[in-house]
Amino acid sequence: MNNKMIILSISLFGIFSAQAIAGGEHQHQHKKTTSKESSGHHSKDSAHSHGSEISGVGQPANASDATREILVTTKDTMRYEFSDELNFKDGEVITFIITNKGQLNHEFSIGDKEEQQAHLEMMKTMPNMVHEDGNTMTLKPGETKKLTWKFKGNPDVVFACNIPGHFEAGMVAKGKIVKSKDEQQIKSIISAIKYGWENGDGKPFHQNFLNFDGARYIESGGQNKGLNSLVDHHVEPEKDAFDYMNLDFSNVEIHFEGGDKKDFAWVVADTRFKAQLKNKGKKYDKSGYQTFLFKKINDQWKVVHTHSSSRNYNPKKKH
Ligand SMILES: [Cu+2]
Repeated sequence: MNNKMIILSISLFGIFSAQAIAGGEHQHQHKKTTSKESSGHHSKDSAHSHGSEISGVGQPANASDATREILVTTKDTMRYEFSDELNFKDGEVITFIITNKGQLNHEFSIGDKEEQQAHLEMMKTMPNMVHEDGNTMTLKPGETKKLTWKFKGNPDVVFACNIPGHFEAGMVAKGKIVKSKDEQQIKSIISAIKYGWENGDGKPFHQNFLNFDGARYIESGGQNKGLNSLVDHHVEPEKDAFDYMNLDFSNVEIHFEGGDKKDFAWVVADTRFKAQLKNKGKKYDKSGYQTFLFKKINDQWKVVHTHSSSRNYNPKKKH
């Protein structure tokens, strides 16, 4: 009984050969050492190493991906004027067409509050710095420039001119990244599924999965037929087999289908699974991908299918 439970549990993340497991453990330990060495600075350092490419509110994008254009003027009254509302969908790509209608240089910079604060401090020491990078454009009087941006992440967007004195005089505007109700609902279902796996709790599955004849959930070469089988033979025994179990979903991409009805969605996420078996203390660290199919029924999103696959985590590989 105990053995069967463990086999069921670990089959979820496709743990197959002893060789593969040994490789995974080595990498896991290696990773542990390096993260200890770099102490608490780790996340800050990695953010910096990406340079201006990554921001808390998104990233530069190709003009051809833009689905909306917003006209912007900069004026010597130390104000921006925008041709549209500054509410952005999560993942929306927008081209800003900025024209300097003043007699002074002005900047158009996109970032979160902290990034703009840091930029402001930097501009105090280099007041004549001219930008033409991912998130900032400097415009001479009369100039027009374009900046294409993909909004993602932190909901509070700050547009600012950090030329000394301008921000202080009010040359700043605030925008919002707004998640749609459908997106919010699907994201909270995915959080509930994570909770269910980690706690061996079938409730989130019964609440959010559509229970129908013929349901199949595919996992690294194996499958569960039917919702009850998934919960009874898989989700709930999990808790007993592992000392700890973490399952993270990241880079959750949601695609809606079904035209105006928008009643179908397919979702792809990166997965990371870390666990230790009670039995022999064996550790697992696996990364991979999961697909969810959702159907909207009576205004509620329901999971109708899942498919996941994973491999031993390899820190050297960009997944
Ligand atoms: Cu300015």
